[in-house]
Amino acid sequence: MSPTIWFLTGNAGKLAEADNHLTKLGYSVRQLIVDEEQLFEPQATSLEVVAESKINQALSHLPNEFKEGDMILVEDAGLFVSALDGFPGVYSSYVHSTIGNLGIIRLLNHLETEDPVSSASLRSAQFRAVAALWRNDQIIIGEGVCPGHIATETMDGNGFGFDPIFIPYDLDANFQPLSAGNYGEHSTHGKTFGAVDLEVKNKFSHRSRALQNLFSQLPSA
Ligand code: ITT
Repeated sequence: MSPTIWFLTGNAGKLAEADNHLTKLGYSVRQLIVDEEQLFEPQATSLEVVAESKINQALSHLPNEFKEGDMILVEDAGLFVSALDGFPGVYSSYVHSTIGNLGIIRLLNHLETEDPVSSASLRSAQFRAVAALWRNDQIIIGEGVCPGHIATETMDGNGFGFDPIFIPYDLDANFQPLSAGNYGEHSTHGKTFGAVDLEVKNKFSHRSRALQNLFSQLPSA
């Protein structure tokens, strides 16, 4: 029986994306549910520190079904807007629950131009994710970045968090991100992550890149 990956997250969107990615690699993913009041998220200045703290917390809340060979996954992500010097970054959860997506759009209103390429460049941003996996008493870290820009209005339907306002840059034939204004083989055609389905988002996303980076460090299942 393949090992189970227990993902400590309270975010159903993150769970669905990790499940979509890791099932294809032959793993089964289950949510590690811990009462929110028993967890704390350190207000650290780096995503790595937050991820490692979450692993240590998960280790003291293992479920009864946890068996030998199983692994624990945590992942911490954030949106880093260039014109705001990387804000909200590690403050992403707080900012999303306070000013929200419309607040980010308002903060960037002055950077809207008629020319779509210079607008995309002025409004550039990136999602970053750090995934940490506990396995046999060792912690492995994977990182992923997804460059793109902030839309001028929200486009939702799917996704979660900042997905309705984030448009990823196109990818070339090798799935490598291009810069603003360049057309590649893979594109959301100007749609935000909120307006495409999960399978499409996972081609571009910081989360699948962090998981890819992390699992490339392990022998395959
Ligand atoms: P955990 O329980 O796993 O900690 P969380 O929702 O607190 O889930 P993060 O700390 O990783 O998740 O994310 C910080 C914020 O960034 C939060 O508001 C998320 O909704 C948002 N976010 C993270 N990944 C995102 C993504 O892929 N698309 C859109 N928003 C995202």
